[in-house]
Amino acid sequence: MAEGTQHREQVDPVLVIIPTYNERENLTPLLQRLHATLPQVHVLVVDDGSPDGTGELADKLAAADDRVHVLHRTEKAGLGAAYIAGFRWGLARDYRTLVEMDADGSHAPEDLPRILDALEGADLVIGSRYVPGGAVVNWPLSRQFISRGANLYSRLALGMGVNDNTAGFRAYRREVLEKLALDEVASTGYCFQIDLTWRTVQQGFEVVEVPITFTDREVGESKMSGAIMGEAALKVAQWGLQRRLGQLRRLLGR
Ligand SMILES: Nc1nc2c(ncn2[C@@H]2O[C@H](COP(=O)(O)OP(=O)(O)O)[C@@H](O)[C@H]2O)c(=O)[nH]1
Ligand SMILES: [Mg+2]
Repeated sequence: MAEGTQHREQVDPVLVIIPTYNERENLTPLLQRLHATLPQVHVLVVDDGSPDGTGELADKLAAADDRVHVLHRTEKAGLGAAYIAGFRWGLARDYRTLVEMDADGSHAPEDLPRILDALEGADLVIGSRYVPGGAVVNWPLSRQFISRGANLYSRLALGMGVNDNTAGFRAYRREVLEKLALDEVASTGYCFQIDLTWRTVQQGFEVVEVPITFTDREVGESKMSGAIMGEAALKVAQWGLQRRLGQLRRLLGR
């Protein structure tokens, strides 16, 4: 049996959530690649009112294909907020697995079968650039530096054993998202990924990293900004401090 059509007892049905902001050129080829690899997965495009018409294109794709769904939000409110809305949509339905994937082709749909296979023995599987076999292609040195730095910083601050905790290609078992207090997640930018990794680890869930090759987008623009990096730096410092205070309290027996 081809790996894509194989039934994964503990994993199916799968919803792949794709947040979009100005990704019109990227969406159609990405969905084609995804469904060529895994014909049975459903997709939820979460569009924040993209001025370039990504939302309208997604509606057209959804009208022609029962596996494609669209969630429209009125304004650009960040990656984290888009994912939370997507998770809620998926949890209100019968999906057993919720996948995060970028719209720009950086995350190869061809890597998803391996991620889903690994989820049969884990609660969260992260498609990781920073484990043996993982790679980054076409990212400028400056961007690699930021990504490596963010990972090192958050690992040190939070004492986590995860190598790529800012990664945005991952698969959650629904039970994890049901247990995490999604209402309390205030991270809007990319520190959302660190935030959810941290919450998942703290709840004692099993996290597994699977190597992937991340290839930077060829079309469209990155939405990374100084504000997004600032939010991450501040939030991680806060969580790290809370963790240290918790340790201190336990040490002092109160
Ligand atoms: N809905 C929504 N999607 C977003 C927002 N910001 C980024 N995205 C999407 O999140 C994914 C990752 O963003 P990207 O700009 O490629 O980040 P980079 O790869 O870190 O440079 C892409 O699919 C973007 O379209 C947002 O505010 N709202
Ligand atoms: Mg990108």
